[in-house]
Amino acid sequence: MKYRSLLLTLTALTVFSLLLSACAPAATEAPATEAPAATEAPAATEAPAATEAPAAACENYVLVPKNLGNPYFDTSNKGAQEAAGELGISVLYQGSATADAAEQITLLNSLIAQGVCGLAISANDSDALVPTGKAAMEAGIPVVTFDSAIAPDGRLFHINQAVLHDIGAIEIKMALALAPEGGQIAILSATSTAPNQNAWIDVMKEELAKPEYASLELVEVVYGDDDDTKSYNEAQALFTKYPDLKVIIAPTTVGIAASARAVTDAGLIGKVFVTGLGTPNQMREYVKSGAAPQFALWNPLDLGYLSVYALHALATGEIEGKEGETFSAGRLGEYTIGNDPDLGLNVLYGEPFVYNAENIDNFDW
Ligand code: RAM
Repeated sequence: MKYRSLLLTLTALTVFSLLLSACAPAATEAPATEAPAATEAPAATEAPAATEAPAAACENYVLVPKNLGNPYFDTSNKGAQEAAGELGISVLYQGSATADAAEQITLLNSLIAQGVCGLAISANDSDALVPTGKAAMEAGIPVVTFDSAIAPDGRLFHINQAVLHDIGAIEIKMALALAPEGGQIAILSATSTAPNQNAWIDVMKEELAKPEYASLELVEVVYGDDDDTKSYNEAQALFTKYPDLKVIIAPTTVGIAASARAVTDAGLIGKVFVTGLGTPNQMREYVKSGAAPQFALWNPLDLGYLSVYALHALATGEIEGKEGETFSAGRLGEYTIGNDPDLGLNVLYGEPFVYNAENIDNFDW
């Protein structure tokens, strides 16, 4: 099944090229496609300007992050633009200012009204976005999620960075490595509704119940809302409230960088360690200073790249979004839509990788 008829597409494109040039400057700024050292990406390819879209097929897709101004999602957008250049399509990068579900729904409603060709969304809320995702699909717009999933009814499938359990488990493992004698630990998360962070926190709690982690005591989970200032303040509040705190685990790239800065500013390097999920460029100085000696992540650039290939496969009718279907994703190769109890239909990208002083300089994103 194709998601848009050719007739609808041709009509929409005329209106759409005007809309795009007026309201989506990000689409015309083809960002650099610097590949992470970890994955050998092909040479940079310029994304075509939105207004130059050929008229043969629906070609304007949108990558919707949780919020703008987050280097993690900016990196995903680089991968998305790389894929767009290879496919000869245009991908806009549009998000709300804050990681807020209501703001995200407002934005998505506007994109649906514009008749975009496909949406790849990192969700701020799993259930609240279901009606919006359904509305998009009913309007013939394929919806996938990446990074943070809408519940299965509100999207076709999820582009899953790594196995949920592995992401939670590695964070607890790193915490124990940083506090081998045990002690108090706290989690500084993103928003309280973030589907991905909440799922990882559940896994972390399950891990902490295992005998090998009996020496670690989780004292509190706090939320920095993927806002740098709020995350910094929450980290400071943790030191004050828990003078014996040993580790802050921040399963968010915003929270981990803000926490490491707070530890540094408070003169607590060597007393309180930060770990969790971060980007190498944001965390390099803290790995080297000892504020955050190790952290984990997957490759967000590849995640954006894969999301665009998935959307394009759906929009062109190469796949319908059913379990067992396969599609090719450029330099990343073939992917198969799988199904699991936690996420429903999903495509698995990879596994978390641990960054530390030995390897951090191998990454330039
Ligand atoms: C932040 C976002 C994103 C998450 C990363 C690890 O950038 O919350 O959803 O996957 O951290």
